[in-house]
Amino acid sequence: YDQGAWWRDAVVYQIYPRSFADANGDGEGDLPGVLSRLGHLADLGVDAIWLSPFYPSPLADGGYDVADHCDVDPRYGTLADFDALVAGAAAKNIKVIVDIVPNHCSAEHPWFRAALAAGPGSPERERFVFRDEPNNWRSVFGGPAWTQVADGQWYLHLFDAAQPDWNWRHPDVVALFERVLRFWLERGVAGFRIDVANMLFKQDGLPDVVPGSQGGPLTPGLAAVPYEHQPELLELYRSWRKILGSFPGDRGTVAEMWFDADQARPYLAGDGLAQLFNFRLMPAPWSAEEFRAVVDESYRLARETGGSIPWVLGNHDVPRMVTRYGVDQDLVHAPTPEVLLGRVDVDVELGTRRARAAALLLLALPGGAYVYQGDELGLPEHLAIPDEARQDPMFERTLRTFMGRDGCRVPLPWSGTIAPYGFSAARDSRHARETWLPQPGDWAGLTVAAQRADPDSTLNLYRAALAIRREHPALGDGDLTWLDAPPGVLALARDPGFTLMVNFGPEPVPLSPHHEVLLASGPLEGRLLPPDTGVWLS
Ligand code: TEU
Repeated sequence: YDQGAWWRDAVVYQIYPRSFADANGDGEGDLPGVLSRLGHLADLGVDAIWLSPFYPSPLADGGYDVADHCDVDPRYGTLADFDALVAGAAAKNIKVIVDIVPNHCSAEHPWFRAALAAGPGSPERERFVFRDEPNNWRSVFGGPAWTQVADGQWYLHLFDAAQPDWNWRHPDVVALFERVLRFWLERGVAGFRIDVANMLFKQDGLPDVVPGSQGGPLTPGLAAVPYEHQPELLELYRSWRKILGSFPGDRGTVAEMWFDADQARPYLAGDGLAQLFNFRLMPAPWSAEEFRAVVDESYRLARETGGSIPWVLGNHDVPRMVTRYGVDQDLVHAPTPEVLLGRVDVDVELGTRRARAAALLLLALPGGAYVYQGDELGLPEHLAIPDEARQDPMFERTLRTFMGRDGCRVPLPWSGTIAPYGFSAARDSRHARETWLPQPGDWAGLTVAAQRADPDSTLNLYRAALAIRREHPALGDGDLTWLDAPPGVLALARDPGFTLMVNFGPEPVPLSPHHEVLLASGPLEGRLLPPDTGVWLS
């Protein structure tokens, strides 16, 4: 399907609007802020941006609790600001993808308020999942997946209590989201990132979860939870794809779900979803064998199905790469309470070297790739956010046994030497409010301005890689061949004339002979590739 569609080999930059750039000085990012910083993205050389939710929302889950799907939250701007952003991006050849959140809405959505007011047995309640008795389902964020309302009924929320799940067997819900898709398509979006794309339909009768069942990628022998991958999903996404297809241009969809090959195959082989995120590299510890196993499996899956599974190394839900690769890698597989709480030793220098090598891997693999804002700056996770400043509902719902996801959502550093590092461009910076999450005090060297001026910066590594990727005929969609390499080293070739080597091991290894170095993630030792370094060769 869709051979040649722009999204098959696009590099898409994820913007978390609340933390990208703040044009009005209220301490939170906004759409005019994004518009004002498009130069950074054009300079970086990405094909598209994906905007995490900016819709009216009480922000109980950072905007993934949507109260109105067809507007802009006043703190982020207006619909006119959105239109200006799409136009400004188009002028720089950057496409805009928006987030659609179809599993649940905000408890402040007018339909949920109406359901509460109308009472048990009302048609308003049928758009959600109300029951007289809860079942044993647990929220993805921790705690029970049901909350009781004043009249005694319970409603289902697979995430926070402020995020009631829709009843996808209700025609009003189907019609609502068709309207939402058309609304943004008409405003010129190039596609949608579909939040929690695997959970919309729940198994009929809402059976209890059998103890030992698994969500996400399955271990053979374990039962699947009854709220993932229901067969009706394929049908729904096929109908969405028709709507997208009725607009000019290759409008895409990228589905957010954690999957294994068997779960993904029907979506990839079908004519529903255009793409599934490939999250499989994110939980992999820094090891050539583990990375190769993931790449192999995903590559085979994409070949077999003709589907598109863009690579991901970071997003707003997982700890930053620099920090993941900077801790004892034995901890990555078996997170201990210390890890979950961020009370671990991090070797930021080591993590940075590895994250830079990983970036060269990400951008050399066949297919598309996603880059999360700040990863191009090599930002580490901010582990030292005080408890009272944390915003992620997971922190409280896990009874503070997990630090939550705030540490990767910290406002970006743009310039200057002290917080807010140019994030808030208030007319009079003395009147700028504090940023919604605190920034670390030691990010002066990581700002965009500082890194522009440093030829060896992570920002300039990404720029160079993206520039080569645009020109080199071997990069983007296509095939890969593994090359023989010593243990601990990944070496792969792309035709014509491109080789990637990453040294995961502790000793320098010789570069493949007769090749010219196009780009290296760190200093080489003559013709030796040092540990934790990646290189592009031609
Ligand atoms: O995330 C879906 C999800 O289940 C996970 O990524 C989850 O956040 C993670 O496992 C926790 O460690 C999506 C959004 O990306 C996330 O930000 C939202 O909170 C969630 O949906 C609910 O809308």
